[in-house]
Amino acid sequence: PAESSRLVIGGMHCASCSSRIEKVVGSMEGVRAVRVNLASGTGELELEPGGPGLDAVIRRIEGLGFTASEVQ
Ligand code: 9UX
Repeated sequence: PAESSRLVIGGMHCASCSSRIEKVVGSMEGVRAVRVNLASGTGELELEPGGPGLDAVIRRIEGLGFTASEVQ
């Protein structure tokens, strides 16, 4: 089954930020779903088994200039 994770994402200031993260992360192979909430500064991820892994997704978001960390 897909693995679900919740993230706290910092540095989003407008809807273009959240949609950019959704577009970039959503285009990563092995990402089944991504939803980013600008207002709450959070994101939900569903990753395929054998996919990029949470760390790779976090690094990708950080590469866009945001902060990201998993919420347990
Ligand atoms: Mo909006 Mo976000 O003008 O990096 S795109 S603040």
